[in-house]
Amino acid sequence: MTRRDGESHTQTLERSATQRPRLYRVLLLNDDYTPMEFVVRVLELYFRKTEQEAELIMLAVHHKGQGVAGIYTRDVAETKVAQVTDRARQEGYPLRLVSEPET
Ligand code: TYC
Repeated sequence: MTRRDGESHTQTLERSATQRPRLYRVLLLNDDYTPMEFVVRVLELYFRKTEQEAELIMLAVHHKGQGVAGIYTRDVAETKVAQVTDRARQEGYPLRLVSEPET
């Protein structure tokens, strides 16, 4: 949209409402020590996966080294990485997660 301000003829381009925020993938990384059950529980509790989805993602990470736990705006992605990392450390597990921008 364009708006004219009297004599100054200032034009304001209003386009922010149609800009979508950049999205970030939360990646789950494999390790040799975190129990499979803990990873499944994390995917259910923090990433809202069903038990079946969680088991498939966990096994994919176990076999391939990493996998996508979820896709969020930056703040949400970073918060989930922090919360799950804290939870894993409290339990004594070395589980690692990272967030990275899509495309
Ligand atoms: N590799 C782990 C094991 O054999 C299981 C595991 C899966 C750990 C996914 C981390 O992100 C992970 N106990």
